[in-house]
Amino acid sequence: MEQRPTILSGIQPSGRLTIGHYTGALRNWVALQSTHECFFMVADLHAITVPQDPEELRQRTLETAALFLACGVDPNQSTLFVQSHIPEHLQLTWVLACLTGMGECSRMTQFKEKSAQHRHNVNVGLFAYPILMAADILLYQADLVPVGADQKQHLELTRNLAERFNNRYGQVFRIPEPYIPPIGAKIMSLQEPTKKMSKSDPNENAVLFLTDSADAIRRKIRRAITDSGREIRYDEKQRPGISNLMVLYHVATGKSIPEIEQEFAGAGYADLKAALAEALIEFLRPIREEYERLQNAKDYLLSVLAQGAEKARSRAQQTLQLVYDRVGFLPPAVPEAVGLTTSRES
Ligand code: AQP
Repeated sequence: MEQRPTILSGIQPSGRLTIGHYTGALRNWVALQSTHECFFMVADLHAITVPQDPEELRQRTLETAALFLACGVDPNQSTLFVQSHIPEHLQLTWVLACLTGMGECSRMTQFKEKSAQHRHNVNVGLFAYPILMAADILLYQADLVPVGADQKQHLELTRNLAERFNNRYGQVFRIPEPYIPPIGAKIMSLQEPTKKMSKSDPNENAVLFLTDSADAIRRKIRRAITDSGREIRYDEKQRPGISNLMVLYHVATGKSIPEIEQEFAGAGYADLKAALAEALIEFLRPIREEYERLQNAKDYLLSVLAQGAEKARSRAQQTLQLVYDRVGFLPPAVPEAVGLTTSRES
């Protein structure tokens, strides 16, 4: 059978998933899963780079997996797993960390932003976040990584590290390409439209969660910050607020931006907001209903993740073994081969 190109992508369980996770990641995962071999993970190791409540993290990990399924990820086509179930991610991170310059990590925009945001907890994990992400991708020999625009810089580092390793130790890693969607690669905050919408934003009105109720959607869209103009015209630079709402309308209805401009020619911002809220409610309804159904299917979710971990681990082990060999680590001897017997036999 012809080998399909491989995809790896993940989302941190650091809060409730937003419409940005749908456009930047999930909808592309679903579109690509029938033509690619897909590995999708709940990135819990990444999540603890900022403080997390342990009980909440466990709960969010399952909720995030449930949302993957509710958005259309099919466990019969794709491999779904939890990152911390595969210790090879951390083992490869160490090897790659020894090839990464301090300057490379400190230049990362996400590190600069997050360390400013969490000034009292600028930990080594936050600094090494992109190295762990490189390990995630390279372990599965991914060809393609569907991400939002904010992750492009991390992917560039991943490519550099893969090439550096291959040059030093011989060909091991495939060099991955980013897959950044042409529209929806960066959904902006509803309250500060020059800033990315983030699940951990303390201002709930800034964030549209995939599981928001109809009332919450109407309220948040009504309060969304728009620009000083009147016309409904797409201009990301001059009119980030209204342009963001137009992208959301495109996501919810499938209409193109020129079609949306035409539909609202002569209309005001309030008209677009009213139509957008109703379109989003309809669009998100099946996702929310399926998510609610899965809330009562914990055993099923756990079994999907257990099967996924088994499959992911066997792929990860193959790559790690090759890496360890190339780096020059002495493999542990099989006890019987060196004349050792187990304690039960002695
Ligand atoms: N607003 C967004 N627009 C488009 N894509 C987005 N992604 C996240 N937010 C948007 C994409 O979703 C994938 C997984 O993201 P993540 O949760 O692992 O990390 P993140 O980018 O740090 O997301 P948040 O919401 O900003 O998380 P917190 O608040 O915990 O830091 C990535 O492909 C990302 O591009």
